[in-house]
Amino acid sequence: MAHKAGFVNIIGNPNVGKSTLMNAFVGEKLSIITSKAQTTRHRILGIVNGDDFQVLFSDTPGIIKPAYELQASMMDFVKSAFEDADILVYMVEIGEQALKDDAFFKKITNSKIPVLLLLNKIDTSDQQKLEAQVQLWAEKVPNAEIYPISALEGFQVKEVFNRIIELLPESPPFYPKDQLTDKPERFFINESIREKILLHYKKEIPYAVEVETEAFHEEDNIIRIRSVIMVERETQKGIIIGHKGNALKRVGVEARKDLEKFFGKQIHLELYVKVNKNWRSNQNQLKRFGYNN
Ligand SMILES: Nc1nc2c(ncn2[C@@H]2O[C@H](COP(=O)(O)OP(=O)(O)O)[C@@H](O)[C@H]2O)c(=O)[nH]1
Ligand SMILES: [Mg+2]
Repeated sequence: MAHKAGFVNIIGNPNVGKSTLMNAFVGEKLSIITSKAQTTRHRILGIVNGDDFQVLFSDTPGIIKPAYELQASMMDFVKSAFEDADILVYMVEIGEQALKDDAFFKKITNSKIPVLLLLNKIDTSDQQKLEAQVQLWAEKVPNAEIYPISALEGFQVKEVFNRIIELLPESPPFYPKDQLTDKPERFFINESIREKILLHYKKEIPYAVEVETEAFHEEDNIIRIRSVIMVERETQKGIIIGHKGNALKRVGVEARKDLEKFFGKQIHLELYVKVNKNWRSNQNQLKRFGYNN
């Protein structure tokens, strides 16, 4: 059989389960997941390899109306996901009514490439509601194949994967067969730390944070990492560190545990906090953090 390979790009509203699905496909925690919207800021590639196929999944930020430069750049990642896709995976969740952007929605309904519409979180629904939802989406996106799934419980995930393999074009692989993603190790360190911040701080704090890993030294038995947590204002710095440094300590301990799992090695993680005034609105800073396409 000829080798198949292609780009399968996952798009949809914030919080519908896109990152959960990609991690389920890849079998690794490449994308961070929280119950907060805008957890995913970048386009993240997850590669699934078989003897005669290579699927290049892209997890993307949820679609929003951008309010500041960072969000505009996040939407550029979504735009690019339409451009190189061989298959579009459009994810909606039970109870959802419409995509948050009409132009993106038109791109889906006018798509010349196959569209799989995944109706996610059916574990939270009953049969009657589910059937009504399937009918609703069949009318809204007539060009799509609809699959009710639960990304969290793995229900129907394998079936979707098999269909993707069927639809993939014939092509040689794009990446070496032992590669899992196109992002460097430091990216996953930054993301693990950012995930803990999303989990433990309220309101706008997580959205004002960026993480940069300054040092990564691998020794025989341990990896020594130093990362800086960047905030926009002095007051945010105090909040991140917390009374007697306890809040920051918790972030460090939890991120370290995840990273030890990810790298399969003991980790020493040093964290500190720095003010980087209004980085979210500064083109140069955004570029430095990898938000330029
Ligand atoms: N009940 C249920 N929750 C889910 C399912 N898939 C994802 N979630 C939850 O929905 C939230 C958002 O998931 P995430 O993958 O970050 O969504 P994204 O913003 O689209 O990437 C998290 O709390 C997930 O645990 C599902 O199939 N069922
Ligand atoms: Mg996500």
